Amino acid sequence: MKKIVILISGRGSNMEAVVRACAREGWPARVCAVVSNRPDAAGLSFAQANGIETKVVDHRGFEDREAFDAALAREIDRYEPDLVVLAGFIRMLTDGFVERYAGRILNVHPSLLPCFAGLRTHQQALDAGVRVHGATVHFVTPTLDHGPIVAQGAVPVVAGDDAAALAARVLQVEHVIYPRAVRWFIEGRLTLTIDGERVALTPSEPQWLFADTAGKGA
Ligand code: NHR
Repeated sequence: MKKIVILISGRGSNMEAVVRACAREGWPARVCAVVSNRPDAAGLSFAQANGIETKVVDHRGFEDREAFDAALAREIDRYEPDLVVLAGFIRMLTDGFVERYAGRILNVHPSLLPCFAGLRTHQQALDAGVRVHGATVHFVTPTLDHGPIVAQGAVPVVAGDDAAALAARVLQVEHVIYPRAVRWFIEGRLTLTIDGERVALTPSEPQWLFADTAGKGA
């Protein structure tokens, strides 16, 4: 049984998608704990209702990022996880933290990386006028939103979209590609290339998803 710890900051809808897929598909894995940096994160109650241990490590209580990350790592390490999953976790992590979990920490970022790293990605996409947007599952490395790509899902940008409408469309593909990518990790099918910059999936299957909007036009 592989052990998963999930980090959230808010609603944690991707956490919910991973927890549900794990149960529904009978993964040889267990979500041991959900840790939030915000005491009011709505996702904490979903976790509790599903019998998952929860913990809050409030970043506001710490001197600096190193101290916060050290406390966060202490909580995570109690569970000796095989995998750490960021699910809408909104604090940048220090190099030391990321290196501690190298090769076993994943994130889903709401853009087709390397476009639109950082925050407010949907507004960035609208401002750039792209016609296709989406989400990327990647291994977390010290450089924000630049780790090796595991899976991507694309959605159209349509007339009249605002950031909220676009975000909702992207979120739907996140909920498909993230559980899938986590399952690949659990199945031991993901390997990082020697230079650590690429991901190989064995046996291979599509690492992309195009939202099915055929025929729906604009
Ligand atoms: N840390 C590292 N080192 N590398 C990554 O790839 C990371 C990371 C921490 C979080 C998630 C990411 C996202 O999916 C993520 C990837 C927060 C920020 C941010 O700027 C950026 C990217 C992501 C998450 N946070 C601000 C901060 O000061 C604002 C925090 C706040 O609002 O409280 O940490 O988008």
